[in-house]
Amino acid sequence: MIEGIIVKGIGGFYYVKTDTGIYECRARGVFRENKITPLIGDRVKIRENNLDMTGYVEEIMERETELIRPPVANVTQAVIVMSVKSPSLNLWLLDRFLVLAEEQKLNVVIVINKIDLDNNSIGKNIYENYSNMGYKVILSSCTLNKEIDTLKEVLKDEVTVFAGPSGVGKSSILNRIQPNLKLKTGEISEKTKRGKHTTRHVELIELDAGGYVLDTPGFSSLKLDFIETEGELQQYFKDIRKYSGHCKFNSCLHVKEPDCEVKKQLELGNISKERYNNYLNFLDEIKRNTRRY
Ligand SMILES: Nc1nc2c(ncn2[C@@H]2O[C@H](COP(=O)(O)OP(=O)(O)O)[C@@H](O)[C@H]2O)c(=O)[nH]1
Ligand SMILES: [Mg+2]
Ligand SMILES: [Zn+2]
Repeated sequence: MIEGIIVKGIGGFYYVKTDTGIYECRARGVFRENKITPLIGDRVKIRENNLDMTGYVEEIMERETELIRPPVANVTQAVIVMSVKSPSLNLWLLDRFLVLAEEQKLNVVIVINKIDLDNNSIGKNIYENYSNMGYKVILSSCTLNKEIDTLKEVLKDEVTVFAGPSGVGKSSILNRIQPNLKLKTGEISEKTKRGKHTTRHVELIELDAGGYVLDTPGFSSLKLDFIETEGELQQYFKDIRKYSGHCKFNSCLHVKEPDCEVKKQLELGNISKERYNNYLNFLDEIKRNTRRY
């Protein structure tokens, strides 16, 4: 038996990358009986047949993490990519991605791409705001080759999911980091200013420098339905979480309660208004979701 990592799964076949090549494998029946589905990213042991490069997945190593949307094992970090223009920066979406990444307990890096198109200091503002919260923020440009080396370093030896709307430059960044990947990049349609869907199936891509990346739209569902109570939301907002312990009430949702430290910090400018508004917006959504039951 040899060890490898599942990099792709299509129609019941698992493609396992090993030191001696990629094997097309089936899962052993025992997994089905135990209701265990091998996932992309799983480190596995296979019984291999070197004549036709096929095999059987015999054993799945314990998973370090398990992402549900998309279903991938052992992801360690999320790179959330946004662009300053075409498509323009969407803070609501950024904060939503951050909530999802926080919930999955991933290390997060925020990338603001197409900084070459930024003539309103959009990037600088995001940098200041989100660095303050404790996030690593990278202002990049594929056309200027800016911060590509920094990103390369960030990806090294990690299993990274690339999240972000279509058209922001996720595939372009990966191509810059490693030109032999030759990932398809989409031209922005002039009419809608939205990127076309060019990324199809989920696949782990191995980097020459070490590590793996998933070039997918990221989280395949943006629903917040995993949050069951309104009080839970704040733990996924780094900046709000930081102050919430000092509110008068333990149960404070930071909306209209008296002696609320979060609202005090909002007034002082230590929490950004847009962030806080997104918090309220998500809170409303959770309220609507939970009332249904
Ligand atoms: N001006 C500018 N355009 C970029 C940059 N990065 C990517 N693009 C363009 O944006 C479009 C979408 O890029 P793509 O990598 O397919 O985005 P994805 O959908 O996120 O993978 C392509 O036409 C790229 O050439 C950048 O840094 N600056
Ligand atoms: Mg792409
Ligand atoms: Zn409060």
